[in-house]
Amino acid sequence: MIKFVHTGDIHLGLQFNKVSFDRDTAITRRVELWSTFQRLVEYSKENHMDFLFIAGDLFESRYFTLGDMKRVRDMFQDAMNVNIIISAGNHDFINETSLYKKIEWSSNVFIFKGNGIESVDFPELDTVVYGYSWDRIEIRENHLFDNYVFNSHRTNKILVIHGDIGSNTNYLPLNINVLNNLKLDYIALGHIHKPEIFGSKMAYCGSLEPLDFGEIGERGFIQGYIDNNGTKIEFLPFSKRKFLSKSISINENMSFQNIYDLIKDIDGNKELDYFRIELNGYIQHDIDLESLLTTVKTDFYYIEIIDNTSPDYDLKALENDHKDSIIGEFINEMKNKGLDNPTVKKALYYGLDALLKGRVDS
Ligand SMILES: [Mn+2]
Repeated sequence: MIKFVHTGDIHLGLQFNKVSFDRDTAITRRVELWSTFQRLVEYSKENHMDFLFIAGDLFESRYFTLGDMKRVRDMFQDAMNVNIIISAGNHDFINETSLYKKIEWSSNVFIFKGNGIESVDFPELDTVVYGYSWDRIEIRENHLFDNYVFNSHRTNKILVIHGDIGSNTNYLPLNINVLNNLKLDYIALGHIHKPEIFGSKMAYCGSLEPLDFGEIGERGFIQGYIDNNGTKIEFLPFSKRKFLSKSISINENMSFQNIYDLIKDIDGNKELDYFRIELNGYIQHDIDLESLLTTVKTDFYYIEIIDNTSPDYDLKALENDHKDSIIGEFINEMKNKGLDNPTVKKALYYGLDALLKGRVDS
């Protein structure tokens, strides 16, 4: 039996320039990418994994230094009992000046550096690992599998590759049927940051730590083993924090405190996670959302609010402005029915939406 951890898309060194973070949050996040990756290397070591597969985008070549790379080297050297196999991706592709080439790696580390698919053999584990590292920033056509023969006689055959399952991509198109037809025991995929398992023999591990609000929900790695009964894999959540996006419906009857409580009581780990909360509906026009946000910020590690609310209708002003029209008549009629009745009030607002804005929310 062999046991493995499959990760990728760690993006060490990322600056978070495009994220809505303030500077301090971005700096903290950079540190956390490192600490979670270190935690995973230690996990692999402590759990006696035979392999740690890294399916590309280990680091951001734009921001990575030789010092950073030495730090990675030392981490790997401390996990000598784990075979660490790297296929580079589009963010850490390998050309002549690649930092991957500037380091003397310990004997447990193997980095694919050839022109096409290559293999590395582990006779004592009866395993062969195939891999391919990117050598440029975009790859529009994939001819990797056209002529390559996967002819090893090892019992366990694995492929580690960074690419995009799907058509019309600049990031190494991969065809799922072609991959399945390779008849390998496991294919460790990188590039798509959302974890996804295809059958029992292929998976995107997803990003190790989520990088922005495009990466909502659980993030972690794939753990698996291969024995006489075949391949077993599972996704294990491992990230320190999650990005969460929620929407809250409010209405014109809610006070400052009501809205504050709704936000404060939202599901999720407020001390750890990144929250983006969208407010929808009508809001009393004298509620100061700015100060509400300032207040609620103290309850969260990170929160941003997207305000999609409309100010409550000022019925008096509307009646005055539309005295002799159907709008004035409509308001009057609904008032007579009694606006204390929530159904009547709802009907009034729906009607006003239709009459004033020409729209009806479904
Ligand atoms: Mn990536």
